[in-house]
Amino acid sequence: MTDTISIPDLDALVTGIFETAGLSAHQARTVAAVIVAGERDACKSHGIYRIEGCLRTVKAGKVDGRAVPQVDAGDGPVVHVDAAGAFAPAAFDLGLPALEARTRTHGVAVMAINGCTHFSALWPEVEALADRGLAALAMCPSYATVAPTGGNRALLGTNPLAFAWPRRDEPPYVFDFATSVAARGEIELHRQAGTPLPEGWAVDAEGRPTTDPAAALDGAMLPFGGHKGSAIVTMIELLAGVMIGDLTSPEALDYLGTTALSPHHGEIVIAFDPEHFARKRGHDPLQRAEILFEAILDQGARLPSQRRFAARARSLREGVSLSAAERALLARLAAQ
Ligand code: NDP
Ligand code: PYC
Repeated sequence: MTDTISIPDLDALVTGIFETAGLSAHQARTVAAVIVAGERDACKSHGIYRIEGCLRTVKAGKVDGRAVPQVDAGDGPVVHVDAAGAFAPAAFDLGLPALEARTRTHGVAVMAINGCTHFSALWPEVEALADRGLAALAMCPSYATVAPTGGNRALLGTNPLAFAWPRRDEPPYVFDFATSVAARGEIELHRQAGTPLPEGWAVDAEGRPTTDPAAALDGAMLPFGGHKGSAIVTMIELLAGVMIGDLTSPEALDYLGTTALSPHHGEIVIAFDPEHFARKRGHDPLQRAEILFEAILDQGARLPSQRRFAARARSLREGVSLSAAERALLARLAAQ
């Protein structure tokens, strides 16, 4: 394997690894798609580095790689998807057409996914809705690795929150981040690289501030933005855990018994149709949004996801370069 690999070749390789591990063709394809998208868009913490965690979770019997998620769309604005223990990308993929249709009918609709293993970035999901002209918010718990502000022990999750807004002539406006100060994947990448964490990211097992990634993994990460982030992390536990009848982050950790596997819980995705509001008020929300984006850019700021879209364009053109360690990892997994 050379140090640069094209996106189609990487996709075929990763899909093959998951098929060999026993995933159904649909789960292998959808799981590989989000991992390859992470690598393509230079989001290393949710790229090929995630493959081994997924395979460990399959081996441990904590995810059902052959399950077929069931969509119960009813005729209202809530689309229920029972993932039946599958990986989340498969559940999202099967529920997406109903979510899109319901959003166009009602102006707003929600997809509630239960019983999935969610290891991935959320931007592929909200971006899929923005590609269909819809705005979207997605969120899910994780497992207990974050202390509430003012506390000192892991309780909440790194609970990602993503948002996308469609644009006519540009890639969508998308943000997607952990509501902890950094994703746990970032801490693990620091540990692997032997580099210290920035101050303020984590506390050790005794609740003392630490910059040692290993001590942080044994202790707790901190929410972003102090008490404000802590409340948002908790809101995600409530909406995407408690409300939909699925596991909160502490319950997800109890279920797994370890953070070495990918977390099992639920997710919600809320979609909005700007056209619905445009008809009601006789205005053009997409055009008005452009005025705001232009004003942001005029100050020299960048929009979230601009870095990612630039990385994507480069990767599609030139392929992605992999380090020797990454190439060895893929070769080893492909040979299993
Ligand atoms: P980052 O801090 O790397 O990035 C957060 C967002 O902010 C991105 O949309 C990024 O855009 C944007 N951004 C960064 N810098 C700037 C800037 N200077 N100006 C404007 N926008 C900026 O994210 P995290 O490390 O917190 O999270 C990484 C990933 O981890 C997410 O995709 C998240 O979904 C995933 N995750 C998944 C979990 C799960 O349980 N499934 C749990 C926790 C996290 P850009 O990409 O262009 O830089
Ligand atoms: O990076 O925090 C994280 C994470 C947890 C589960 C998936 N990603």
